[in-house]
Amino acid sequence: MARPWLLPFGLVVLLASVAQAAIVEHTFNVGNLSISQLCQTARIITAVNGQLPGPTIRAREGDTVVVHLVNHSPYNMTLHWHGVFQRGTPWADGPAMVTQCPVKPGANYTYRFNVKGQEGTLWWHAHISFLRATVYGALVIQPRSGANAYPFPSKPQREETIILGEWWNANVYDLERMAYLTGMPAAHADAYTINGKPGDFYNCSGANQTYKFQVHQNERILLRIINAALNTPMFFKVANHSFTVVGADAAYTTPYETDVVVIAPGQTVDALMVAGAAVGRYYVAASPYDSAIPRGPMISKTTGTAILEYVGSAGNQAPVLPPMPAYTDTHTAFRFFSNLTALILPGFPTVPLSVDHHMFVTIGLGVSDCQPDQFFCNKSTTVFSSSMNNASFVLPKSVSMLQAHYRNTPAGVYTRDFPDTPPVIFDYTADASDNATMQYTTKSTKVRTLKYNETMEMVLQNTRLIAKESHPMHLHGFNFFVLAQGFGNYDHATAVNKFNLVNPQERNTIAVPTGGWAVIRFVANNPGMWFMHCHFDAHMDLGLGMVFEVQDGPTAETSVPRPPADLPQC
Ligand SMILES: *[C@@H]1O[C@H](CO)[C@@H](O)[C@H](O)[C@H]1NC(C)=O
Ligand SMILES: *[C@@H]1O[C@H](CO)[C@@H](O)[C@H](O)[C@H]1NC(C)=O
Ligand SMILES: *[C@@H]1O[C@H](CO)[C@@H](O)[C@H](O)[C@H]1NC(C)=O
Ligand SMILES: *[C@@H]1O[C@H](CO)[C@@H](O)[C@H](O)[C@H]1NC(C)=O
Ligand SMILES: *[C@@H]1O[C@H](CO)[C@@H](O)[C@H](O)[C@H]1NC(C)=O
Ligand SMILES: *[C@@H]1O[C@H](CO)[C@@H](O)[C@H](O)[C@H]1NC(C)=O
Ligand SMILES: *[C@@H]1O[C@H](CO)[C@@H](O)[C@H](O)[C@H]1NC(C)=O
Ligand SMILES: *[C@@H]1O[C@H](CO)[C@@H](O)[C@H](O)[C@H]1NC(C)=O
Ligand SMILES: *[C@@H]1O[C@H](CO)[C@@H](O)[C@H](O)[C@H]1NC(C)=O
Ligand SMILES: *[C@@H]1O[C@H](CO)[C@@H](O)[C@H](O)[C@H]1NC(C)=O
Ligand SMILES: *[C@@H]1O[C@H](CO)[C@@H](O)[C@H](O)[C@H]1NC(C)=O
Ligand SMILES: [Cu+2]
Repeated sequence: MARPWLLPFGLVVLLASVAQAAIVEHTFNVGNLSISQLCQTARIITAVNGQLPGPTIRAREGDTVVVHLVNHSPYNMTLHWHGVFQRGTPWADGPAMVTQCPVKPGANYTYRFNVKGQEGTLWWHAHISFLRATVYGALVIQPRSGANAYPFPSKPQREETIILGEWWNANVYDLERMAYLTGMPAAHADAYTINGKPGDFYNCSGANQTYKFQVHQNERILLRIINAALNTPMFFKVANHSFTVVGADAAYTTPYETDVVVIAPGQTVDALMVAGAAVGRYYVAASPYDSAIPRGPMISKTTGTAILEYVGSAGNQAPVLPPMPAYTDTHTAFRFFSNLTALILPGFPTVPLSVDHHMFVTIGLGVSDCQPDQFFCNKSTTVFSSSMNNASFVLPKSVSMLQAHYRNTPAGVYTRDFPDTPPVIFDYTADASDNATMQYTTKSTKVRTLKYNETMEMVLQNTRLIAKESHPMHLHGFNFFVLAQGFGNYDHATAVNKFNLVNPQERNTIAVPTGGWAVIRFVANNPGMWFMHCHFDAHMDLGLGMVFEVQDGPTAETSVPRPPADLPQC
């Protein structure tokens, strides 16, 4: 009450900014872009509107987003709006052959959806082949009444979107084809990027290869960090600065203080940072977290960087590089992932306390028979494969799964027998379980059918087949609550006592601890076909996925609507 004149002023601002839901419309021209990167002067990549990363979509909670995809590229294309619930708009979700046939070269498709009941940082990316390596961008959802409504202790004065990525000195579509044809994993990335640029620590790094942004001393900045890398979880630091994490996957978190952010492919982290260091230049750095035990194919152990430049600093001053965690630092990764909790706010969902179904699902690598069209394929060759509950997922070829669901003609497209438990109970994380018999898996397109509004509790159990690894599991169509996570084989009797049923973090992608497990819960309040898969493209491609088929509810609003007129056909 010391300054009562602020009240009417604040009210006016509030009324003016509680805008009606708007339509945020973009045209995304997907096509060839020739860029100079690392030591190549003219690599042709596939990109949206000639930009890498692609355009940022900015909306307010409740807005409708309309994106016209026009495909000038030589490849089949689809776009996915990562983390958007798509309630009532399942035809706009985007994974190729799950919710739509691809948009062919020369064709177009309009994605229409709303961003209701979600605030924070999401993103969009291609959901076909490995094309999301260069077809990606941010999707920022502010509160309906604007930035003043952030539920943070101190409001940011500026925002900065930081998208981590991977860069190949190769055509990523061809990489995916070769990986399939040879049955071998694709080569690792040549560089890590921040907002499309690799930074100062690579060969041929030049003036145009480092992303820079400026701040005023003592400014409060909201960093919207997105991991768009194909296959690599990242450690993220800014030299001489620390963060207060306030959100993850567009769900607010209890403020969490840390000097390192850990972020798996598919995840986002919103972090407040105060520019409280001496006027100067500081590196913003992203280095890999390699969770594979034993170590798999080598990853690139390089560091992608950007530069944080204080206004008033000498432009030629050498920036300070932060010490990064070792690339095998599972302890730091687990500490970050396991310490996040939700910020409980009125109007946002809380964890469901009753459960209708339980699933126990093993996830991991293996081998399967080669396909006749693969190179070197004969009766005695197996190729790398991956699976959930020993079912290795393959996409259908003739029609999308959502079309088959809508017409109720699943025959020849998918089967409703995805198992609730693994077919064989074994010591999932023991080295001794890793033998040829256990590694063997077979291909199928299985779904788990759920009735509208049922609550699912799922244990995700990593295996030691081929290798233990922290698989970032992403669920389309829903957020889930993370009740608990740990290492080794899941033991319900001890884990249940550790369930957080008060303020568990809400996410769309969980990095299941390497050689460990995580327990998640979600409410199937969204009819449609919802892909759940590893967000390492290398693993998804090998079959680490499954689909939830959620049946219609009792009303038109709770049923899959008829497909849009321009839905691509196969
Ligand atoms: C795009 O680049 C590919 C090579 O990657 C080329 O074959 C194709 O003709 C190009 N398309 C256009 C429209 O320039
Ligand atoms: C999309 O395709 C339709 C039909 O081919 C065409 O009428 C329309 O102009 C196209 N839109 C854009 C933005 O290219
Ligand atoms: C730079 O090039 C050399 C020679 O090709 C290579 O050995 C080295 O790994 C490269 N460094 C980076 C960071 O890519
Ligand atoms: C840097 O980019 C600018 C414009 O984007 C371009 O004109 C210039 O040639 C580039 N310089 C180098 C060294 O690539
Ligand atoms: C900044 O960070 C560097 C690298 O960790 C460290 O050597 C230096 O002492 C720090 N400076 C200040 C003022 O904290
Ligand atoms: C985070 O989690 C670890 C266990 O992994 C625990 O030891 C630590 O005290 C927790 N708290 C913080 C603030 O990191
Ligand atoms: C099958 O392929 C493997 C590996 O390419 C080769 O060593 C083997 O001789 C082949 N066997 C037959 C029966 O063709
Ligand atoms: C493979 O591992 C499983 C589980 O540990 C074990 O039951 C089985 O006997 C092993 N088979 C072979 C051939 O070693
Ligand atoms: C998976 O199923 C195959 C049969 O299709 C079997 O040979 C293999 O041992 C099973 N592996 C596991 C881990 O259940
Ligand atoms: C679904 O659950 C919500 C929340 O519990 C409830 O409001 C709604 O009535 C339910 N709908 C149906 C059809 O069960
Ligand atoms: C593109 O998608 C169509 C199905 O819509 C498929 O028939 C065709 O083989 C695909 N093309 C490529 C190059 O994958
Ligand atoms: Cu994986």
